Amino acid sequence: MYTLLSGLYKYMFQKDEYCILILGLDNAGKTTFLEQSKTRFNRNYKGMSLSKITTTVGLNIGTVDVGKARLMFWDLGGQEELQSLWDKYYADCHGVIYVIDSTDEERLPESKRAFEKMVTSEALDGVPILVLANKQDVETCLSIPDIKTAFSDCISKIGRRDCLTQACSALTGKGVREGIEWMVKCVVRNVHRPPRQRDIT
Ligand SMILES: Nc1nc2c(ncn2[C@@H]2O[C@H](COP(=O)(O)OP(=O)(O)O)[C@@H](O)[C@H]2O)c(=O)[nH]1
Ligand SMILES: [Mg+2]
Repeated sequence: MYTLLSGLYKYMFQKDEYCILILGLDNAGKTTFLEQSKTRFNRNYKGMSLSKITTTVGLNIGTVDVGKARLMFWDLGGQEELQSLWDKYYADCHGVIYVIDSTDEERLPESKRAFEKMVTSEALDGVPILVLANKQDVETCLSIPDIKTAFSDCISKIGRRDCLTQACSALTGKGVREGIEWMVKCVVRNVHRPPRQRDIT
């Protein structure tokens, strides 16, 4: 009886944990995205004022529960000197959210280079990637097709893995729920597959 009840308790309340890295250049909106996600998904979370977020030195960690999945977000600093630390976290992660500032055309090539380096890293083989074209609330921003064109020579390097480009505004919350729900679907499905097969389908 105890086994049955504890099994039922675990089934009802225990969460499967997944580690998700939030990467992208500094100023792309990574920390704003993390705060917005916590506010949207965690009922009792009283978020900080999104307009008061300042540059991340080191990292921010945040947890978001979606159904039976618990996502542990690691928001890493995006300044050039901190990018070299990203790959220290690759081996332990189940998914990557890559944030692009759609209003910063000038730094798009720099963002593409960082993305390319990340996506070709062996430790991330088969790991799902959500690309967020952020700041879509700004009228003059680049569109999704513009960004896809700028990143076009990376596409072949993404390989056979789940990858979605999602229009988003971390500030207003547009596209945030859709992006996270997509990520949950991918990591849950991936974890139930043997690692060797992860990049086959
Ligand atoms: N208009 C607009 N501004 C944003 C959005 N997301 C972030 N920002 C602003 O961009 C700046 C950098 O955001 P932050 O989250 O600190 O970027 P991080 O360096 O990638 O963590 C801040 O001034 C944010 O208010 C967005 O979706 N729309
Ligand atoms: Mg930050």
